[in-house]
Amino acid sequence: MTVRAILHYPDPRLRKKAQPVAVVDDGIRRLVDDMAETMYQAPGIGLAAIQIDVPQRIVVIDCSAQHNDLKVFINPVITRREGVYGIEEGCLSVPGIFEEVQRAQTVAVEALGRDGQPFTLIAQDLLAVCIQHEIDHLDGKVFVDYLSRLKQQRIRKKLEKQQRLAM
Ligand code: GNR
Ligand code: NI
Repeated sequence: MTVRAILHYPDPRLRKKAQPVAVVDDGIRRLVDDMAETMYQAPGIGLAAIQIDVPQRIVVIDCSAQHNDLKVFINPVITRREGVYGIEEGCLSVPGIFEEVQRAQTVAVEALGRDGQPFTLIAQDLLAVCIQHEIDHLDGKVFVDYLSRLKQQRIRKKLEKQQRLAM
C-alpha cells in the first residue's frame, strides 16, 4: 500500500467529473487500499479518488472514534435525503479551513463495496455529511463552493500563497 499525494484547492484537477468504475477488479482494490492508507495517514475521515488525481467514482470513509470502521463506496448514489444538518467541515484538499455547511441530516446511499457487491446504507449526522462531502468531490465540487464569494476568494488567496511558499 502507498500513501498518495493529495491535490489542494484551487487545483483544477479537483473540478473533473469522476467516471463510474466499470469492474471492481484487483486494480480497483489496490487503489481502494492506497486511498485508505492515504486517508488514515493524513489523518482524515474520508477521501475521494479525485483528491489523489484519480477521476473515478470511489470513496473511502471512516468516521469511527477508533478508526477501525472503513467504509468503501464505489459508484455511490444518494437515493434519499431528509432533514437539514450543518457542522463545521474541513477538507484534506483545503487544509486549515473549517466552515459550516448545511446539508441533509439523513441520506440513503447505494453503492458497490470493495467486493463489488451492491449495498444500501442509511446514514445520519456526521456519516451523512461525510458521504455528501465525498460525493460532491466526485462531481468536481468542494465544500468551499457553498460559502460566500468573499470567503471563497480569501480561501483561494490563502491557499495559493501557502502553495507558493511550499515550493
Ligand atoms: O477529514 C475530513 N473531515 C471532515 C470533517 C467534516 C466534514 C467533512 C469532512 S471530510 C474530510 C476529509 C476530506 O477532505 N474528504 O474529502
Ligand atoms: Ni474533502
